[in-house]
Amino acid sequence: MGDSTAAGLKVLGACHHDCPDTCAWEVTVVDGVATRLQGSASHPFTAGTLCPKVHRFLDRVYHPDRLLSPMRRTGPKGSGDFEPIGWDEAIAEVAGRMRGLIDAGRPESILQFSFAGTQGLIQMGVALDRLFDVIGASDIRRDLCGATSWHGAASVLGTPYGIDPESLRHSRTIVLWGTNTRITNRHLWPVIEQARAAGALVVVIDPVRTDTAKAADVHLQVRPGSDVALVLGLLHVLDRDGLLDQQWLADATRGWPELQASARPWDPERAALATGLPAERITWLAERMATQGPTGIRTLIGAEHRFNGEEIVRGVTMLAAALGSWREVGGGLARSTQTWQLSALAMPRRRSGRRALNMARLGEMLAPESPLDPAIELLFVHNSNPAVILPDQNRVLAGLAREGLFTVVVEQFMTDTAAYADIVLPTTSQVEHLDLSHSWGHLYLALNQPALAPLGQCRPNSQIARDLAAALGLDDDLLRQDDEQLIRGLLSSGHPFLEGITYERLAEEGWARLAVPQGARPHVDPIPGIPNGPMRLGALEHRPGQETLDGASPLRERYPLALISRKQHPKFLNANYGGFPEHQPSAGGPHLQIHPVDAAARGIEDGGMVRVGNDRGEVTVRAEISQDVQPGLVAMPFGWWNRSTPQGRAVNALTNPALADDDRGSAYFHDTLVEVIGIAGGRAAEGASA
Ligand SMILES: Nc1nc2c(c(=O)[nH]1)N[C@H]1C(S)=C(S)[C@@H](COP(=O)(O)OP(=O)(O)OC[C@H]3O[C@@H](n4cnc5c(=O)[nH]c(N)nc54)[C@H](O)[C@@H]3O)O[C@H]1N2
Ligand SMILES: Nc1nc2c(c(=O)[nH]1)N[C@H]1C(S)=C(S)[C@@H](COP(=O)(O)OP(=O)(O)OC[C@H]3O[C@@H](n4cnc5c(=O)[nH]c(N)nc54)[C@H](O)[C@@H]3O)O[C@H]1N2
Ligand code: SF4
Ligand SMILES: [Mo]
Repeated sequence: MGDSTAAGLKVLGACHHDCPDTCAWEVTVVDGVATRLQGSASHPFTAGTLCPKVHRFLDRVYHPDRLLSPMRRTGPKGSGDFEPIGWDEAIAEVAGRMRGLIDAGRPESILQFSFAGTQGLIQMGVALDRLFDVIGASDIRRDLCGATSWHGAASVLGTPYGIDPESLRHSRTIVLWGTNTRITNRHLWPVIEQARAAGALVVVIDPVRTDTAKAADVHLQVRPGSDVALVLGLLHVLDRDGLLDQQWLADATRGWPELQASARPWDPERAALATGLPAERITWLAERMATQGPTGIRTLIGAEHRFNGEEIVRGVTMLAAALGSWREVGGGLARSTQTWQLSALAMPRRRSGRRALNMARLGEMLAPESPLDPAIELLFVHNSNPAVILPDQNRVLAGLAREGLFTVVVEQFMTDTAAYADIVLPTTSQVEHLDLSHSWGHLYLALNQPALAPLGQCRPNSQIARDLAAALGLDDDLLRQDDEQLIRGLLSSGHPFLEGITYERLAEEGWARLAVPQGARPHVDPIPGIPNGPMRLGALEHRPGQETLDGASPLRERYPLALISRKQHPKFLNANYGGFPEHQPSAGGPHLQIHPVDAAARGIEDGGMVRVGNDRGEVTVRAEISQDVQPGLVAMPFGWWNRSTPQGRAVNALTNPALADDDRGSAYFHDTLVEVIGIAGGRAAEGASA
């Protein structure tokens, strides 16, 4: 567990946030108090540094606003008025309500709503998932992040193992496709800088001039949602100029003739019109990728939050497949590594049969007119803040406010969601519980060991699962296991990636790389555990979403601007810190970036307050006139709490909740049209009441 010295006990752990980096850390504990948190210098990816959001995480642990006892609501839903109650009473009440619904034959009227507030596997899902699985409650499909990209990449690669992001250090051409590495995946940036020092060129494809675009060699500022047209233009040039290896296409892929036919009409001039890029830039990039390899394409989820998000990721994956750069270390597609990690672990099997509902639809599900049968009567939220993170926020808040809905929220803080709870259960933070942390940005697993006893009366999510199981009289082996047994279970798969990785080794060393050699080439080398089949290419069509600058929606007349709500603040991590003044930017509350042309057309001044609205809602924020966005595109950061605007609403009051017809994948957050109106004479200080 670490070293004990006069300076205190050092406990090894890892960051729990939903961030690709999963940094390994060390907590120094003196007399039961955590005095220091630092990155583990030995970890190859973290290399001793945390990030601006987390290096003062102990302030969050000991924050005066931490929830320290169970509470019952005393005021109206949303008011945040609560009184403390004991655990026995809280568990008895929650279990009693659950029992009533189970006995009435309506276990599915209980909805487990959860996401990735912690990525430690036990506290994220394993324990509570089992509880809800055993009782047959409705499950939430956690599709809001990554699922769309997974489907897009899987349609080409089968199981979508991308390359190890660390191998990008060997690339000569690095394309950061719709990912803001320096903000969202900052420990990958040194890897990219290493490649650069050895001569690599870094290209960013993003409709916004992000911090990453500013640090890159080339920024291709595409029209939002036009990436499929760019892929087709690139493939057109690659094909026309004989830059593709026909032998590779024949051996390693299927379906090239269909993809080739799709690309034929997309000469660079046509692609230039659709993407807003100069035609010669498209020709240049195609040549560069084919002739200056290895070409590594890196993507996360930036382009998936759209109607055509899955097609964008599929297109980018087919481009990487056609290029054949996978044959060289540093070539290929680097995407989420979650597939590597989860396939190695013995994740508990779900029972079949319980209905699973797409999380983006929560507002709809909770509405009185919802056709769901049975309707949702008990909502149990853990590891998520749906009042802030879901699209069409007004609908979500109306749902949470519904009388007759009994809501339980397991939280560390009085979030915008917790304020709607009937019962709040206080939960431990990462330094207070045991967990196995996986990563979706690299190939290292980490054991997070508790450095502290739980603060106040907090209990880990897993303990809450066990307490409820006991109160419900459930007889299930996994619900009796403690956290260490559950982790040992996950590590017991016998999968080749786990060779040599034991609980004891993790406890001693803190972290371990999956047993995958550096430089292993997925889809080329035979890697035990990874199926190698031909990559599936096929026809590809550029279809912009309805609610976009190029779409067919009649809304465009009233709402002529497209809104992006990306992760933007270096000190925010989703909605974890948006309510904490010490994490907020010095310029004050939320802002909207708007291009000088659009600002001038509306008489908007830099720093003036503006109303941003559409049929779904409105928020008042400060305008920042910026060339970082393009004409027609405005950007507002995601992560601010609802109470940060005069309306008590954040950017998701505006965003589009639409989903694919088959109900899978993420909502079309970024396919959102708005209008922006300046508030006459409204300077920031007057307009913001929060
Ligand atoms: N500081 C910080 N770091 C984080 C997070 C955070 O909130 N704050 N969140 C974490 C989480 S949960 C995730 S999933 C990751 C996400 O990591 P990323 O995917 O890197 O982040 P996003 O901001 O979602 O999107 C990246 C970029 O996609 C661009 N984009 C939008 N539409 C398009 C398009 O049509 N085409 C192209 N090419 N690009 C487009 C946006 O402008 C944005 O700059 O970040 C993680 N890291
Ligand atoms: N407009 C817009 N909306 C977005 C996005 C966007 O880019 N734009 N991004 C989307 C994406 S990619 C994601 S991943 C989602 C994120 O959605 P969420 O996963 O809901 O967001 P987080 O803020 O990461 O975590 C939620 C809560 O988990 C709690 N938490 C942390 N640790 C623990 C624990 O150990 N136990 C319990 N019970 N709770 C804990 C935190 O206090 C926090 O309030 O948001 C999505 N929404
Ligand atoms: S949020 Fe990400 S970068 Fe920051 S410490 Fe956690 S894992 Fe590392
Ligand atoms: Mo995410």
